Amino acid sequence: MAHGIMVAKGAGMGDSPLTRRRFLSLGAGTLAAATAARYFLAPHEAKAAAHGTIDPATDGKIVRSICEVCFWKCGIQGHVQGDKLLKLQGSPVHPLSNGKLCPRGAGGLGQAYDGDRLVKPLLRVGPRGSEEFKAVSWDEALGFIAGKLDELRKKYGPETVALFNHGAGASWFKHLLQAYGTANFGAPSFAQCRGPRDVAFDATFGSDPGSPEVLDIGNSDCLVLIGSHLGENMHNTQVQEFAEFVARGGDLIVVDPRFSTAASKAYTWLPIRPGTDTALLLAWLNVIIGEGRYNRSYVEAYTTGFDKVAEAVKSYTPEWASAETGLDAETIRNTARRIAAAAPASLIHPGRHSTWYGPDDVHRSRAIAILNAVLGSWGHRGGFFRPAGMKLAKYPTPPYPKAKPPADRLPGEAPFALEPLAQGIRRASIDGKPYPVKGWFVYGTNLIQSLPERAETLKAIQELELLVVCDLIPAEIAGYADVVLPEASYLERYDDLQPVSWHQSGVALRQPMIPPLGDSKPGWWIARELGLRLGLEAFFPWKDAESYLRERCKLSNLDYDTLAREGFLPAPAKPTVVEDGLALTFGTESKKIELYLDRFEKAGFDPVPVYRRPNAPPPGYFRLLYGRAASQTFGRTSNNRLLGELSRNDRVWLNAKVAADLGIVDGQRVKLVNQDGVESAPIEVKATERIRGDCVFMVHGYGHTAKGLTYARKRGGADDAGLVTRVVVDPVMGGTGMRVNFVAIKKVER
Ligand SMILES: Nc1nc2c(c(=O)[nH]1)N[C@H]1C(S)=C(S)[C@@H](COP(=O)(O)OP(=O)(O)OC[C@H]3O[C@@H](n4cnc5c(=O)[nH]c(N)nc54)[C@H](O)[C@@H]3O)O[C@H]1N2
Ligand SMILES: Nc1nc2c(c(=O)[nH]1)N[C@H]1C(S)=C(S)[C@@H](COP(=O)(O)OP(=O)(O)OC[C@H]3O[C@@H](n4cnc5c(=O)[nH]c(N)nc54)[C@H](O)[C@@H]3O)O[C@H]1N2
Ligand code: SF4
Ligand SMILES: [Mo]
Repeated sequence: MAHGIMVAKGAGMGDSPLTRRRFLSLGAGTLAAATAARYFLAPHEAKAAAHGTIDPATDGKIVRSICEVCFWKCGIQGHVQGDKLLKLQGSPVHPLSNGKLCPRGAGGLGQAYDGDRLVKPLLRVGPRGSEEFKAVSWDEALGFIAGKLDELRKKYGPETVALFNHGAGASWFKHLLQAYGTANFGAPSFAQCRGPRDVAFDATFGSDPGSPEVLDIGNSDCLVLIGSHLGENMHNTQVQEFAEFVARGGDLIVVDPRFSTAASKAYTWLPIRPGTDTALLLAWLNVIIGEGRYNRSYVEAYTTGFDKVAEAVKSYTPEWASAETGLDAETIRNTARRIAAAAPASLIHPGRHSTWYGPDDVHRSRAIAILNAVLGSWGHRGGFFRPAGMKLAKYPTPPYPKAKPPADRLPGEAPFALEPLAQGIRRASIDGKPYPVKGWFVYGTNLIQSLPERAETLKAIQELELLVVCDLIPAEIAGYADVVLPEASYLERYDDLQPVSWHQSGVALRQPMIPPLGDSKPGWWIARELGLRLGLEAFFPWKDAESYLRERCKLSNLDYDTLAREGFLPAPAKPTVVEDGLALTFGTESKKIELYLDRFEKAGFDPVPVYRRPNAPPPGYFRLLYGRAASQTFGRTSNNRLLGELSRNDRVWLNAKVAADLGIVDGQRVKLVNQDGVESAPIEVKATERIRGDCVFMVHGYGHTAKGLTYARKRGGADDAGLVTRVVVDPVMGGTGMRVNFVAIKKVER
């Protein structure tokens, strides 16, 4: 039996509803697969023609591909019978899955078989936001968009069109719009997510932690998680290595105002006052440097500016930090010593979503970078490894026309941004500065829930002359579109080659397991058809995705057929840590780790992180915190019935004692009212000791209102994004700090 997995015949979701019980039993199969995993398929198994291999247990097919339920990009394998996908498992040969998936990846079937899927192109017939559409042919929809794009190009120049995007499939549309002539590409996954972290690490080390983050958690001896809530943040390989780390008894220190899943595994949980992390980090530096516990030879060999940093952190004693953070000074001192004792196999996790408190965010991330640097963890086993990566040849197309710089920033604004700011492009759509943005192409991002300050998003939308939304389901943003384009899901399409940068680097392939649902079409096809209609055929010389991929593989000296069969091809092995022979180099100007940043100083920013005290909640208010839940990926899973049944994450966490003082019992329905008077939908209280009394916590991605999301709309819970009516922008790189909103709790009659 291939992979030791039994696939029941005819048990797909297409003909019978997949119950929770059956779904969970499939999960157990996933675990079995992990132990039975072999590296490559034996030749006798590889007998399918086009792609995939025959599963002798069922005469069905096994097709290897890449997950897209989040952005970690694990390798998957689908068990397919005819046109039906029966189950998804982790690919045993892909280094990001090691034969296992997170619950969301296993539940990806619920996305493909979502009864609310978009299956026809739609043209708006009511006002924007009315969600009134008529179904049209692809020819009509694409003709309409091409006509508008042509008109906008003539009227304002091609830079008037912006792409908002998330996910691997966006690459086809980036190509199309670069050929068209714009550079306005705004992804909320930068200025609303990893931006501050990437900027801080890039400035310090000359490269950022990347995605997937290059953390050698599996080999580290001490791990500090600051906010980063692994286990709820379910990035597969990271969680696998985290489990190994915990099983080995690694020293885990978790800093979180909430007793997270990770905190429950920790030796020390530091329930920090929200927004004061920089004070803790500076005090750790104070102890580690002051007591001479840093990695002296590493610091001498690889860093610049150490003395200035040592001087700057002298005043940040544990006693000082104790008053700011609410943590005990002796515990701050002890944890600093434990962190140092494990170095260089000691990791201060850089986190991922780092747009928390605005002006503090880059500095907090910089303090994390500096700590890792003085521990010598960058480049060492158990620290940050340096993957060799895999270079792939481009498919030759003409050079793109030179585009105007993006409209996201005015002169002098956010000088260290590494990518365009989504909220900046939104602003240019409202006030026309530095030039008007009149057309939005929205791919795989639900801007209504992912961009803070929703009123601004709605204002910008009303100013547009074209709004195209390409999605799988009629999410909130689609309700405002002029044209909605139904994409085939990640289980039904090809996407571009996916380089994998990991301990074992390589390349992976996304390929269809089943045919597209209804009249939905893959992104590569949609982008190409638009290109042809816009006179950009020179940029789309391929007939279809498969011929494109074959050619790219040929140019990269890779065997496409093997890639299609295995789903992943390894790159030649190279050392990724100093212990194995890696030569450490840095992409900074000085070619060293820049602990002190002259570049920041020249631009008027703090060259060494400085602590700024956050505003306290006004009386009667709580700081609004939000985060992830293991079985949800915000907008990607909110309508996924399989995952929705797995667990309840639709409640607001409130400290039990505070709840009692307010006369609120566990399970009681309340509304949250923010400082600007914005009210949430009713939401149940989870009264718990697991959170501090000065904040509340909720999972992002609930409280949907779109008519077409028949499942998500009926689920409980409220939408955190609606309450984020204020942000504090990081002046260094334009990240929108979002944990600066406060809510009061209003009881709702039962
Ligand atoms: N299951 C699942 N996993 C995911 C995702 C998903 O949607 N679902 N999304 C992925 C994405 S895109 C991202 S960016 C990551 C985000 O995940 P992470 O980068 O791990 O976490 P954050 O969202 O930054 O932080 C959430 C945690 O920070 C705590 N916190 C809040 N305020 C503070 C504070 O002031 N100080 C400290 N120390 N802690 C605080 C919260 O209680 C919560 O535990 O998750 C990724 N993984
Ligand atoms: N208030 C608040 N705001 C946040 C966050 C938060 O926690 N709270 N998190 C921030 C973070 S960390 C991030 S990364 C961003 C993420 O926010 P977004 O960039 O908006 O990402 P998603 O929520 O994944 O986008 C989901 C949309 O993509 C669609 N989609 C899914 N798969 C496909 C596909 O294959 N093709 C197409 N065409 N569409 C697809 C889904 O149906 C859904 O409508 O939000 C940020 N904004
Ligand atoms: S972490 Fe989970 S959802 Fe994300 S790509 Fe991997 S299996 Fe898919
Ligand atoms: Mo994110």
